[in-house]
Amino acid sequence: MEICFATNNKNKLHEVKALLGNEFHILSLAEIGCHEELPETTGTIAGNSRQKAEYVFSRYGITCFADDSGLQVNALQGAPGVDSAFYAGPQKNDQDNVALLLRNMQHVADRSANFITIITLVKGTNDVSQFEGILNGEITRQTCGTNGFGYDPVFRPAGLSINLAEMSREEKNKISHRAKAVEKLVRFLIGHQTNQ
Ligand code: ITT
Repeated sequence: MEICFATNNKNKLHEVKALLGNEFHILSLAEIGCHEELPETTGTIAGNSRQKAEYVFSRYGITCFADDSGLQVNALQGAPGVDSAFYAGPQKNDQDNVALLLRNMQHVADRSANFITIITLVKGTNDVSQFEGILNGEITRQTCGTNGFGYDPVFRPAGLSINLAEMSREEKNKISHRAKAVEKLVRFLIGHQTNQ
């Protein structure tokens, strides 16, 4: 089955391709001829996820899914949340975002946080399904590790003694918010394949 993953984030594309295995042929936006920035203007993670997937479906007519993710820090009332990619400004720079987060949490004792992913699958007009994945953890006081992307260097999953950026892609893919949402997506897609 050919499905487009509507993301411009190469790291996410690699992570999700590894998670989906050979069962599905995942096309990138470039492979379907989509080279524009996708709109993300709804103000919520669930809304942006749906907006991106519906944008691609409406213009390219291909079954597609998009994910929108974010880091939610309890002591910061859920920030950076839907603004995770642009936390430190429009340059959308991971290092700047991490530096700002550590600065804003310098005097914060409650370090609890979670990553959330919401995947939206669009198979047709009004044929829309959403899948959520959450990874709980805490924000460390310093960066550790160089793998992954985004806030991985400062995020330590609950119950572990290393940060996401210290894990291999395979290790991260066993526990990540995105992996949990993708697992639900796969179960749904397989169920629908066998029902057809
Ligand atoms: P697309 O919208 O093109 O898919 P994006 O980079 O904008 O890619 P998201 O909106 O889903 O991705 O995620 C927002 C930000 O949240 C992202 O840029 C990272 O800073 C952070 N983030 C999301 N998933 C993450 C992960 O697994 N590890 C670390 N940071 C992550």
